[in-house]
Amino acid sequence: MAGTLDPVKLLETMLRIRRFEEKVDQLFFAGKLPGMPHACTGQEASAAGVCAALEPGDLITSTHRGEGHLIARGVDLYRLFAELLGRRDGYSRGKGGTMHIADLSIGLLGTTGIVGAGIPIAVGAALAARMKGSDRIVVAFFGDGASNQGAFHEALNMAGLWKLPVVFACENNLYGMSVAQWRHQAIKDIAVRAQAYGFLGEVVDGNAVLDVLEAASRAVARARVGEGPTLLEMKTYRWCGHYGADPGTSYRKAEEVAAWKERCPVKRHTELLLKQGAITESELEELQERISNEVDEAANRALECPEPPLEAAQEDLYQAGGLP
Ligand SMILES: Cc1ncc(C[n+]2csc(CCOP(=O)(O)OP(=O)(O)O)c2C)c(N)n1
Ligand SMILES: [Mg+2]
Repeated sequence: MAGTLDPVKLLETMLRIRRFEEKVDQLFFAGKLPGMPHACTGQEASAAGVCAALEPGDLITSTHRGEGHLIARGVDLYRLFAELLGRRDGYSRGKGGTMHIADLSIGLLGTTGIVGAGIPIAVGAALAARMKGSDRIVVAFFGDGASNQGAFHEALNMAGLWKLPVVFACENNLYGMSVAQWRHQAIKDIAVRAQAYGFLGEVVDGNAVLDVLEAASRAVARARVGEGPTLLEMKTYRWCGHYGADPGTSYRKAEEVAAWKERCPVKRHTELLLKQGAITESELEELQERISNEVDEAANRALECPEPPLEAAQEDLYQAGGLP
């Protein structure tokens, strides 16, 4: 959870994300979950490591692949499942789905279906923090594909110019939908783009949670004392296709997927903790079971929650001045 540096807590967060995505997958393929899930399985370390570097008052913006960020920030799993299942206790009363989740109580400004849209929002929030004299910092999560958006460049320019307290957390999973990174940009390291805007860029192994935490903590510390933004590029990989119905097999080689699965962030961190004696086999089993039960209970409760009534379609709408 936010603010913790405990390596066992980092494992717990990653296990929770992994189990949550497994459950979503299960519900989706059973025909119980509408819409298209965009799982972050394989990318747990970037969400867990970055969020562990934050304080409770800090803010994040997230993406279409945001469940890991939300869970690492301490989202209510029941309300999250309810939203994904289109039930009335969901974050957007079951009318928005995974790309319409905001929870200011955990500093979550919102997920979005518009690629790159969270980046300028984070910069705006960082400017607001500066103007209010607060020491909060803001993290914008986004992918490699989003780093080609105009909004990315405009936001980084402004953040660099004004030395705003923001961390640009790029999860480079090597693909934007079915397009490999080498097909969509001429550079290998997205972090080099920071140089064009006058601040630091850093590449980190996005599947090594302690490395992510360390790099994110440095970036957060700099932002907090007024030294400006950092572009933190985390090299990682999504195990599944782009979204639920995409097997991801037509544009990726099986060997590539298998090689990245070998570098599983959860497995690597688990093995490290076992080797160091920070956790025993039986404690690990206990932890896995507790998280599994927690996720299952949240999902089962959400499945019991009713859908919003038909009239709710006309509620919660923004109508400036009303319709004529
Ligand atoms: C502005 C905009 N353009 C295109 C899309 C369609 N789209 C959805 S996800 C995606 C790829 C995003 O890639 P990346 O930023 O690398 O994130 P990832 O899916 O890999 O996590 C695209 C092109 C969109 N949702 N919004
Ligand atoms: Mg990507």
